[in-house]
Amino acid sequence: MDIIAKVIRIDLDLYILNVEGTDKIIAAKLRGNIKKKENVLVGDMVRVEQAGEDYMINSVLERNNSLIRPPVSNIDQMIIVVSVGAPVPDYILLDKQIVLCMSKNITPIICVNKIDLAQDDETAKNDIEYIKNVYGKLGIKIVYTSAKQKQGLEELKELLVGKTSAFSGNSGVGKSSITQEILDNAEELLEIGDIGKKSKRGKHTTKSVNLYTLENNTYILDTPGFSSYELYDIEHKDLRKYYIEFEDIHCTYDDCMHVIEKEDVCAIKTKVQDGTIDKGRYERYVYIYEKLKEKYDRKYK
Ligand SMILES: Nc1nc2c(ncn2[C@@H]2O[C@H](COP(=O)(O)OP(=O)(O)OP(=O)(O)O)[C@@H](O)[C@H]2O)c(=O)[nH]1
Ligand SMILES: [Mg+2]
Ligand SMILES: [Zn+2]
Repeated sequence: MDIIAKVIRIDLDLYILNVEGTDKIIAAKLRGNIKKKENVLVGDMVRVEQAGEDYMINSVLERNNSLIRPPVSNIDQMIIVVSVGAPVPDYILLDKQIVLCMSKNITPIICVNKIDLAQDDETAKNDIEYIKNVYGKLGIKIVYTSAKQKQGLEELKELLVGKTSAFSGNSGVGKSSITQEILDNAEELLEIGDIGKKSKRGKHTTKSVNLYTLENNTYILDTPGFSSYELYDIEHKDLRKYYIEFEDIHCTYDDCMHVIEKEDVCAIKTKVQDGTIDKGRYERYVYIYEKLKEKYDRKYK
């Protein structure tokens, strides 16, 4: 009888799996036909066969999505952490992360951290307002947390249940502090550690990608060293597809990029003028578009 399991870590040629619907952790090897390493990613659902004491991975189930850096698949949602107070929100990075989510069919959730610093800080209060007005209006879920004062963490935890979530955000916003709080009572962490010891590979463990398992098919991606996710495979011409507020707005020409076109033919520009579309979001769109175009031109010209 085949077992379905999720890859939560890869230790050299050993695949650490969580058996679907249970908290059982097993270690398996790859069947020869899928021997090439890049064919199995952390996050993959795999079909496993038990042969005596050993488990063999026979095949990988179809992926919902996959990323190159970090190499991981089947991410359901991205918790994009921004902090009010040091460091202040980097809105270009925030928009890029939302674009990445939209392009990979990942649900973006914004976590506004360090709200404890906002009390007497006008800039922080303005940022909180701006995020609520602009990103909340796009239908993006926003949670407010203080890892320091343990606020908002229960609400965030509830959003994680039954999902595979990745945390992202620039350095210093509090990703590690938040995940630490959330993982504090996760017993399964110990189990994962035990398997590492049993296989005597602890010292060689690839630390790059790791899924922490919580209860109820809940996984958190931990990628030390990765603070942002790059728009590595998005072309400038496709960028407009990933802006929620551009949906259902039609310009005179179908191939309008909303950058150099004049207002009389670009409906997006008109909406920016009348305030329906946030000016900052639009200006950052143009900035990101130009950057992606430069990259494209360098590659193909
Ligand atoms: N005041 C306040 N400080 C916080 C909060 N959360 C984290 N910090 C502090 O912010 C600093 C950075 O937190 P980290 O959790 O290391 O941030 P990170 O996002 O993991 O940063 P990188 O690992 O560099 O990407 C630390 O000094 C934390 O103690 C918070 O809610 N309030
Ligand atoms: Mg960190
Ligand atoms: Zn246009």
